[in-house]
Amino acid sequence: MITKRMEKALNGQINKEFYSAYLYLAMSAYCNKLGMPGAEHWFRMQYDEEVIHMTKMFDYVMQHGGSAHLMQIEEPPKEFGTLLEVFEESLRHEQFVTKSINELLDVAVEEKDHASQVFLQWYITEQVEEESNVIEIVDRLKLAGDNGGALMMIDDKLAARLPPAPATA
Ligand code: OFO
Repeated sequence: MITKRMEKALNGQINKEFYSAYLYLAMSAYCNKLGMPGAEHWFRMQYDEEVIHMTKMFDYVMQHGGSAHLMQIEEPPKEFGTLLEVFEESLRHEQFVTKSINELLDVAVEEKDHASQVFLQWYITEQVEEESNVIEIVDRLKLAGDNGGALMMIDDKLAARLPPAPATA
Protein backbone atom coordinates (compact mmCIF):
# COMPACT_ATOMS: atom_id res chain seq x y z
CA MET A 1 0.00 0.00 0.00
CA ILE A 2 1.51 3.34 -1.00
CA THR A 3 1.37 6.34 1.35
CA LYS A 4 -0.69 9.42 0.50
CA ARG A 5 2.52 11.40 -0.10
CA MET A 6 3.83 8.75 -2.50
CA GLU A 7 0.45 8.57 -4.23
CA LYS A 8 0.43 12.36 -4.75
CA ALA A 9 4.00 12.34 -6.09
CA LEU A 10 3.27 9.48 -8.51
CA ASN A 11 0.10 11.19 -9.72
CA GLY A 12 2.17 14.32 -10.39
CA GLN A 13 4.54 12.24 -12.50
CA ILE A 14 1.65 10.61 -14.38
CA ASN A 15 0.63 14.13 -15.41
CA LYS A 16 4.20 14.93 -16.53
CA GLU A 17 4.32 11.74 -18.63
CA PHE A 18 0.99 12.72 -20.21
CA TYR A 19 2.45 16.15 -20.95
CA SER A 20 5.55 14.50 -22.47
CA ALA A 21 3.28 12.51 -24.79
CA TYR A 22 1.38 15.68 -25.70
CA LEU A 23 4.60 17.63 -26.28
CA TYR A 24 6.03 14.97 -28.58
CA LEU A 25 2.81 14.71 -30.54
CA ALA A 26 2.98 18.50 -31.02
CA MET A 27 6.62 18.16 -32.15
CA SER A 28 5.59 15.39 -34.56
CA ALA A 29 2.97 17.68 -36.08
CA TYR A 30 5.52 20.51 -36.28
CA CYS A 31 8.05 18.28 -38.09
CA ASN A 32 5.31 17.42 -40.58
CA LYS A 33 5.03 21.17 -41.29
CA LEU A 34 8.82 21.39 -41.64
CA GLY A 35 8.71 18.69 -44.33
CA MET A 36 10.76 16.25 -42.24
CA PRO A 37 8.82 12.96 -42.35
CA GLY A 38 11.55 11.02 -40.54
CA ALA A 39 11.52 13.41 -37.58
CA GLU A 40 7.72 13.42 -37.66
CA HIS A 41 7.80 9.61 -37.34
CA TRP A 42 10.52 9.70 -34.63
CA PHE A 43 8.43 12.01 -32.43
CA ARG A 44 5.33 9.92 -33.08
CA MET A 45 7.24 6.88 -31.74
CA GLN A 46 8.36 9.02 -28.78
CA TYR A 47 4.71 9.89 -28.14
CA ASP A 48 3.90 6.15 -28.05
CA GLU A 49 6.77 5.61 -25.63
CA GLU A 50 5.50 8.32 -23.26
CA VAL A 51 2.02 6.77 -23.28
CA ILE A 52 3.68 3.53 -22.11
CA HIS A 53 5.54 5.43 -19.34
CA MET A 54 2.28 7.03 -18.22
CA THR A 55 0.20 3.84 -18.34
CA LYS A 56 2.81 1.79 -16.46
CA MET A 57 2.77 4.31 -13.59
CA PHE A 58 -1.03 4.66 -13.68
CA ASP A 59 -1.37 0.86 -13.30
CA TYR A 60 1.24 0.75 -10.53
CA VAL A 61 -0.60 3.32 -8.41
CA MET A 62 -3.81 1.30 -8.55
CA GLN A 63 -2.12 -2.10 -8.09
CA HIS A 64 -0.59 -0.80 -4.86
CA GLY A 65 -3.79 0.40 -3.27
CA GLY A 66 -3.59 4.04 -4.40
CA SER A 67 -5.95 6.18 -6.46
CA ALA A 68 -4.94 7.47 -9.88
CA HIS A 69 -5.91 11.14 -10.27
CA LEU A 70 -5.95 12.43 -13.81
CA MET A 71 -5.23 16.15 -13.85
CA GLN A 72 -5.41 18.78 -16.55
CA ILE A 73 -2.66 18.54 -19.17
CA GLU A 74 -0.85 21.74 -20.08
CA GLU A 75 -1.03 22.87 -23.72
CA PRO A 76 2.32 22.33 -25.51
CA PRO A 77 3.88 25.00 -27.78
CA LYS A 78 3.00 25.03 -31.50
CA GLU A 79 6.29 26.41 -32.83
CA PHE A 80 9.73 24.99 -32.11
CA GLY A 81 12.10 26.68 -34.59
CA THR A 82 14.63 24.70 -36.64
CA LEU A 83 14.88 20.90 -36.54
CA LEU A 84 17.92 21.28 -34.27
CA GLU A 85 15.90 23.52 -31.94
CA VAL A 86 13.08 20.94 -31.80
CA PHE A 87 15.52 18.27 -30.61
CA GLU A 88 17.27 20.69 -28.23
CA GLU A 89 13.87 21.41 -26.66
CA SER A 90 13.25 17.66 -26.44
CA LEU A 91 16.59 17.23 -24.63
CA ARG A 92 15.75 20.04 -22.16
CA HIS A 93 12.42 18.35 -21.50
CA GLU A 94 14.02 14.95 -20.87
CA GLN A 95 16.49 16.54 -18.45
CA PHE A 96 13.53 18.06 -16.60
CA VAL A 97 11.82 14.63 -16.48
CA THR A 98 15.01 12.96 -15.23
CA LYS A 99 15.16 15.48 -12.36
CA SER A 100 11.51 14.79 -11.59
CA ILE A 101 12.04 10.99 -11.54
CA ASN A 102 15.05 11.44 -9.25
CA GLU A 103 12.92 13.53 -6.86
CA LEU A 104 10.24 10.83 -6.97
CA LEU A 105 12.81 8.24 -5.93
CA ASP A 106 13.87 10.55 -3.08
CA VAL A 107 10.24 10.54 -1.87
CA ALA A 108 10.11 6.72 -2.08
CA VAL A 109 13.31 6.52 0.02
CA GLU A 110 11.98 9.00 2.61
CA GLU A 111 8.68 7.11 2.80
CA LYS A 112 10.62 3.81 3.21
CA ASP A 113 8.58 2.56 0.26
CA HIS A 114 10.76 -0.25 -1.04
CA ALA A 115 8.31 -1.41 -3.74
CA SER A 116 8.21 2.07 -5.27
CA GLN A 117 12.00 2.30 -5.12
CA VAL A 118 12.26 -0.92 -7.15
CA PHE A 119 9.50 0.24 -9.52
CA LEU A 120 11.19 3.60 -10.14
CA GLN A 121 14.50 1.97 -11.08
CA TRP A 122 12.93 1.16 -14.46
CA TYR A 123 12.32 4.88 -15.04
CA ILE A 124 15.83 5.83 -13.88
CA THR A 125 17.32 3.47 -16.49
CA GLU A 126 14.83 4.61 -19.11
CA GLN A 127 15.80 8.26 -18.62
CA VAL A 128 19.49 7.51 -19.26
CA GLU A 129 18.46 5.99 -22.59
CA GLU A 130 16.01 8.81 -23.42
CA GLU A 131 18.64 11.49 -22.85
CA SER A 132 21.42 9.69 -24.70
CA ASN A 133 19.21 9.06 -27.76
CA VAL A 134 18.39 12.76 -28.05
CA ILE A 135 21.98 13.90 -27.37
CA GLU A 136 23.15 11.75 -30.30
CA ILE A 137 20.58 13.34 -32.62
CA VAL A 138 21.39 16.88 -31.42
CA ASP A 139 25.12 16.24 -32.06
CA ARG A 140 24.43 15.00 -35.59
CA LEU A 141 22.17 17.95 -36.37
CA LYS A 142 24.85 20.36 -35.13
CA LEU A 143 27.38 18.71 -37.46
CA ALA A 144 24.93 18.89 -40.39
CA GLY A 145 24.32 22.63 -39.84
CA ASP A 146 22.30 23.91 -42.80
CA ASN A 147 23.61 21.31 -45.26
CA GLY A 148 20.36 20.13 -46.89
CA GLY A 149 21.80 16.77 -48.02
CA ALA A 150 23.10 15.95 -44.53
CA LEU A 151 19.76 16.95 -42.97
CA MET A 152 17.91 14.67 -45.40
CA MET A 153 20.21 11.78 -44.46
CA ILE A 154 19.54 12.35 -40.75
CA ASP A 155 15.80 12.54 -41.45
CA ASP A 156 15.97 9.19 -43.32
CA LYS A 157 17.68 7.64 -40.31
CA LEU A 158 15.02 9.02 -37.96
CA ALA A 159 12.37 7.38 -40.17
CA ALA A 160 13.81 3.96 -39.27
CA ARG A 161 12.91 4.22 -35.56
CA LEU A 162 11.00 1.12 -34.46
CA PRO A 163 7.88 1.26 -32.26
CA PRO A 164 8.61 0.96 -28.51
CA ALA A 165 8.35 -2.46 -26.88
CA PRO A 166 5.36 -2.72 -24.54
CA ALA A 167 6.32 -2.22 -20.89
CA THR A 168 6.28 -5.26 -18.65
CA ALA A 169 4.77 -4.89 -15.19
FE1 OFO B 1 8.78 9.54 -19.94
O1 OFO B 1 10.49 9.85 -20.53
FE2 OFO B 1 10.46 11.12 -21.80
O2 OFO B 1 9.60 12.39 -20.90
